[in-house]
Amino acid sequence: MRSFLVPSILLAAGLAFASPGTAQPAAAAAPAPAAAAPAAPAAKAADPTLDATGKPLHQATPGVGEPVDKAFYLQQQVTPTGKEAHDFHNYILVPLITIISAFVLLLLLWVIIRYRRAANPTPSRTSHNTAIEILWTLAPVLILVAIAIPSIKLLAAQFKPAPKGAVTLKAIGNQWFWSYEYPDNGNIQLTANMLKEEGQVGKGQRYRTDADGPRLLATDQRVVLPVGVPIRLVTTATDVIHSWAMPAFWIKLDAIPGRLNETSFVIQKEGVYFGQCSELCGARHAYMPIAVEAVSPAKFAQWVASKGGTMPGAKAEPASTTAIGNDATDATANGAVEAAPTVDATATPAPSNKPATANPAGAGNTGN
Ligand SMILES: [Cu+2]
Repeated sequence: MRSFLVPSILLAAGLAFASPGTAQPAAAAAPAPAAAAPAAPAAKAADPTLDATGKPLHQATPGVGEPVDKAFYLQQQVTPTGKEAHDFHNYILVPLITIISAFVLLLLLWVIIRYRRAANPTPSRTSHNTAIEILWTLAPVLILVAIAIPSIKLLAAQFKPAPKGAVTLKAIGNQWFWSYEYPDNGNIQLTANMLKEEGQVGKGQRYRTDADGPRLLATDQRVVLPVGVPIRLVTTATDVIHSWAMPAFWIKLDAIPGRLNETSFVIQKEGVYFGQCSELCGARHAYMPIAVEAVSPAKFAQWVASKGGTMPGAKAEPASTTAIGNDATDATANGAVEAAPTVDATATPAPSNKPATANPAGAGNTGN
């Protein structure tokens, strides 16, 4: 973890120096507090996933949790179910289909060459062979049964209800962004919009940097989840069917208006992971990415506190006067991109059940 932190801090600081277009070069040119932040998490309300300038502290490990150029294999899996599925695919399905295809191809070639008219002018008149008929019926049945056993086991694992003590994440699909709620953590709400490229935003607006993640996958707010703790994922949608998909978790769950779908998973490795909406949902379907930052449970509790939320079991904190939500942080870090810092900036963190209404105008892909 430490070796993961240090280079990302340096990189984040370096990027802050290097990007000439940032709205606040003066603030960005102060890397000292950024570097000190993780060592001493002083301020209670500080978001442990962001540096002093509001930029993400952690970057994805190259090749993990994100697509790799020219790759055609499955992403490295960081959940137990994902690992099981990955091994099932790599060590059972792929070898088996390769062997069967090669075997059938060789048989065909042998028949074509050995029994062509020139080589075999008087064909055999055999019409039955009981032994071979039993064999070519029984062999595929046995193969299918052998595949079915781990396959059904895997299917059951993918839809196992979350155990007690799980952290609930509710993902809500909207045309075209994701919004999230943490109903067990004081109903924290956040909205994640895709970050645009430098040339695509107005002056002073936040754009994607490499610290945020890959093009078309980075979001202005990341979903923060703890590692080693079961996560109960609940999905729904406000307009059309979307699908919350995270390849590194082996998760793809449809988000259907008026319904709740549920699954569970455990993230085993800290890091940043990227996914996308995986159900054709309209014109900007390709521009509603998902970014998850998996952190230690302690850091998750810190993050929840920074959002004005509570941990289940802990006593509810009195209404704090600090701003909740990333919007306020974003505004300061990026020269007030979001003109209206949304309801979160008010003094009372009154949880509302309104989904996705806090999507700040001018951010991400709103209004397109
Ligand atoms: Cu969608």
